[in-house]
Amino acid sequence: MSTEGKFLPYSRPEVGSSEMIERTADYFHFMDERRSLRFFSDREVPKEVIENLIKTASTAPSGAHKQPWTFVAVGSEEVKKQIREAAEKEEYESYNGRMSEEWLSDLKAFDTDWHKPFLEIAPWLIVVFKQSYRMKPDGSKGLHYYVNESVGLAAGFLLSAIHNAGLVALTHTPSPMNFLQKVLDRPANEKPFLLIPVGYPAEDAVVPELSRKELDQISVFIE
Ligand code: IYR
Repeated sequence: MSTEGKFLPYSRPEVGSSEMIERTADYFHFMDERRSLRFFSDREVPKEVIENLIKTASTAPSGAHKQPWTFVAVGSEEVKKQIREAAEKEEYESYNGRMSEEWLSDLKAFDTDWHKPFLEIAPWLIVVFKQSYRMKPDGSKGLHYYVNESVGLAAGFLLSAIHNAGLVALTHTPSPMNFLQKVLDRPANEKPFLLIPVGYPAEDAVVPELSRKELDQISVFIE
């Protein structure tokens, strides 16, 4: 094989098909227990855990391996308070005029409103930024590719790592959320993508009763 890049051999341990069926079924059941949580405990989570979660997220594939993401982990009470105040201001406007009747009606099952106490209660907020372009060392702009796809994948890896840790998270999208760029002092090439509170569930945490679509509703097999 003639290439310009440097390549290394790669293989995975062989898994027989019955073990593969068992492992994939087990993993499905494990992931099926993940839920978005809005009720957090203020119990501390070690910084090293958050570092490991972010390192895991950054193993996601990305366009031309540019890893066009920045994860800002906020543990500071002061900064969490600023984020809560700014988010609630936007959410108040959203719930009182910016969201359509259909949207508000679709959210009834979740019992959400503009109050976002979890932004102060959760021990960590991980704010995922997408880098629309990159800054080259000489200060000029460079390209990033498939940025939404790449950062969406990294966020998915992050959520599964959080679930694996025995912790819970919420994919929160206060809208608009450009205030995060200001509050967190991020450069112009970074745009907020998701705001993810991470922690333990509150003792009295509840989740809405919902079911997931069946396989035949989400897939088509052509054999
Ligand atoms: N961002 C708002 C509204 C909201 C929108 C959707 I779509 C949700 O699935 C849940 C909430 C909020 O966080 O309350």
